Amino acid sequence: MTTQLTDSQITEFKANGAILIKNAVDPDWVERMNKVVQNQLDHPSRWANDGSPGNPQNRMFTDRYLWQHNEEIKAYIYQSGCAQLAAQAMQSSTARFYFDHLLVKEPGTSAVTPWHQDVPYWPFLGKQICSIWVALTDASVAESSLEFVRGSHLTRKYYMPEVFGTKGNPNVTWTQAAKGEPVPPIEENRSAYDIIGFDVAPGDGILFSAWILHWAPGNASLTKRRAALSTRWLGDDAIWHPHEGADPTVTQDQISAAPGKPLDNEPALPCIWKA
Ligand SMILES: O=C(O)CCC(=O)C(=O)O
Repeated sequence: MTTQLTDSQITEFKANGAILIKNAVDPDWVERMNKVVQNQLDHPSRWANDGSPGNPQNRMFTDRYLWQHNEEIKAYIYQSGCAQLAAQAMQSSTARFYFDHLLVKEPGTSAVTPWHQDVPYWPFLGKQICSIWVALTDASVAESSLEFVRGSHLTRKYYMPEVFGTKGNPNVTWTQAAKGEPVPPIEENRSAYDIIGFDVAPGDGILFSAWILHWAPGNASLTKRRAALSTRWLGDDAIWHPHEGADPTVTQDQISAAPGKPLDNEPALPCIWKA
């Protein structure tokens, strides 16, 4: 398990917007979280988006916001060490948890995760917002690991959210109310962009800014599942920014801060790490 980022990792995160952290979490977490993955595939929550229910092949499946009723995910949030890594990368004195996101592509999944930026999906603004995407299986980029447009978090553009996975799913229609500039057609014009990607082993983490453009191809492996658990973290400068088209898992009725204000003591967004 990694508990301290090096100075060069922090510098790289600032400049590039994404870094690889080898062995970000202990193997025990990988085993425990893979059990959660199987359980969610078998019993999706109300927040799941399932491209092909029950299919062992060609199934893109996401589920999220499990922590409040799943003790295993809750333990991971509090004990895996991700909070401290997020705070270090963001250079924040606190790390507040937003939500957990399981992202699975069964062997031979053709669906890509489209190029997107995370922050427009979420009801927050601030520079100190990031995710740690921890691989629960090994994955090369061809097997659906993540790629990023290096440095794109620094442009401060705010792109319109795009639906992930099955577009007709009522669980993703909330993104359709969002407004903004469409993400440019990066995949059609890859050579115009500085794209970086990371091959990962189970337990490796990719830590990235909520402002960076990123995507994942489909899973070209015909034998291996690709599974990851992304946790989302808010730093000191995050402010509450509810808006049309934002993820409806956390809404104003759960939050005491008024729109545009910093977050204080919010049970829906617990502070997991403090300097
Ligand atoms: O795992 C994926 O396919 C996409 C992950 C992602 O976009 C994220 O964690 O923000």
